[in-house]
Amino acid sequence: MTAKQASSYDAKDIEVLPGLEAVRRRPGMYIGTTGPRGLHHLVWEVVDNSVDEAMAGFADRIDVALLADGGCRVEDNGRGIPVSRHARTRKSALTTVLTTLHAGGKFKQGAYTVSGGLHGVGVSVVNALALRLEAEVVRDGFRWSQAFERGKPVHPQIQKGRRARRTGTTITFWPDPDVFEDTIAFSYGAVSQRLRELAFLNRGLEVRLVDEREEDRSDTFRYKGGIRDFILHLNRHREALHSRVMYLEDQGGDAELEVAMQWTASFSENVLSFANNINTHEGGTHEEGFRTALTKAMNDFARSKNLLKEKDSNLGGEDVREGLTAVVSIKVREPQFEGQTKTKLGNTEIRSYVVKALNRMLPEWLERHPKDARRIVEKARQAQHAREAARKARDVIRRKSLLDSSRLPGKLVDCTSRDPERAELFIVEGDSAAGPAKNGRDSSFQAVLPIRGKILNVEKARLARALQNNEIQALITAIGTGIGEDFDLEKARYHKVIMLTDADVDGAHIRTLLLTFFFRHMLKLVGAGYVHISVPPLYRVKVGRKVHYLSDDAELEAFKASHPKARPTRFKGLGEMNDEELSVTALDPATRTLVQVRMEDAAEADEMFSTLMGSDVAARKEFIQQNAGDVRFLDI
Ligand code: 0RA
Repeated sequence: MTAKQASSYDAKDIEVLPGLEAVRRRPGMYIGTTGPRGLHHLVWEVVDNSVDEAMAGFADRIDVALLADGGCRVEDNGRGIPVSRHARTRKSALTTVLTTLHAGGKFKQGAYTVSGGLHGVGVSVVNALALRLEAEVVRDGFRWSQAFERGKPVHPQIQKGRRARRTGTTITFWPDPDVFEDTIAFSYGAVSQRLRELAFLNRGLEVRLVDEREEDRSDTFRYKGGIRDFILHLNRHREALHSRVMYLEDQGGDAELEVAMQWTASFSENVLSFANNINTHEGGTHEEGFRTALTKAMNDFARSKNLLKEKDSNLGGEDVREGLTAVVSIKVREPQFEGQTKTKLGNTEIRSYVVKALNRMLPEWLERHPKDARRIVEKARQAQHAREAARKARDVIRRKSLLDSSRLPGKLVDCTSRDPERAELFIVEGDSAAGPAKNGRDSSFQAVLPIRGKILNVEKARLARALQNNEIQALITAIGTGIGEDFDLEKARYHKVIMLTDADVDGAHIRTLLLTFFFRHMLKLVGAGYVHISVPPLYRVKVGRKVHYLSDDAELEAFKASHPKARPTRFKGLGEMNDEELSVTALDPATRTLVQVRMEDAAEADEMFSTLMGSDVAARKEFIQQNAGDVRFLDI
């Protein structure tokens, strides 16, 4: 764990800003949504405060419990939130932190904190959006507590008589059902995944999670190897090219850098970057610095060892990163988060800091591990050759205009509108479903492209081979953007590309293959928010003259409870629906259910892909059995 001296704290440092009414009036401004994401945001916010305390070197354990009554409890063994009285507000520091917007920010300065961006809105926001919140602090020899309802203190801070030696903070909160949709609950999977990530990113920190609801589940995360263990975890189903994980760390004046890397036999690149424990999906200066330094170090090493001859061209960045799994974690004093989702690090000084630190450490590591280094260079050389071959193949195909959207694929049933913003492309599995889709659509703006059978697995095949596949060619041509280096979002012919597959194992497989393709070769299409999944219902029930569609077994059970006599029928496949049914359940914007595929899904999707598409057969089998038809990873 990184031990950093926190500046000495005084109650007067807490800045007082207006109350929490604004938060309750416009929760979206503070936590994004009032759906599942927003609900989980509350947990991240509270946990982040405890992690900050751990990063500052004062806590080494965090306990999280999902309570049977719908609440969530987060406990740490840090110094405890100060309880002394604030000079100006004459309130206790604890009360101020919990009732004043942004009070926490000022008060956390000195350590590496999160300012703006995804989290860091302050625990007062959680308080405002909680039906009830209870804070308990142990410090200065006593136990202190205070309860709040919808952000307002129920009573002043209470000092409990019992002397206590150990210090710490416990925050327990119950989300307000007036704010959040009441059908949503904390997801054990989502919470445990984030906590595990935090444990990887903060070496030695022990994070425990207990589910006290129906299911009796718990996990303890503690990684002595930190992000080294993270790499081993990410690569657990991949074939590593070298057994030692490369690990580099540097303490700069205003930042700390940690990098862990391992190359695998895979063809894809898996670089995760973090700034102050936040996954910087959109990259930023730390990631740019990392890429620059890595490409240079590999070329310098390859040249110096004559693995690259004078006549050979330099290894490209993507050659060097083929098969690479890397975690770049930076802790910055005052991070600036930019980008559409505020997950891009903007601090310009960080780029040169990272380049400088890695220019020193990377060559050292390569010289010290010559066997591993040669294997990595060999892999990059193969990637370079494949890239050159792919370019030639693409040139040939381009010359033949196979990817040119002026020659649309014969299978495409296009729409009449030429306005991409309005136009939608349905990628439909099999010819049987294509018929109803073609008839049931609104042909003015909905196009249909039937995909036959399993399209080529692009995880295992390099782009050159993928491009020879007819289904892939049709896909690229219909979408119109081109691919890889030629990709041009402006040329997209549809701003909604919608996958429509059966709700069975085969459908899930095809959907995953398509997603693999989009994430690997048309990432910007995902980034633009164009890629969607249409989720058709599983059941149909007729009560009197009215037809109801039920999306899953849970809905079916609920429906049966109130209509015991109803006889639901299960849809086996899209092909079994008639035109009208398919239109209502999957095509018509007014009645269909669409899930947007987001960039944040990439990491989890990547794990799914490498398991599902990679070469570890046993892992694949197990994964399919456990996750058939599951779009869970797209939900939070
Ligand atoms: C600032 C100063 C001090 C403690 C904390 C923040 C703190 C906040 C949270 C939120 C959750 N757990 C926390 N643990 C600690 C204390 C400074 C001092 O003791 O001098």
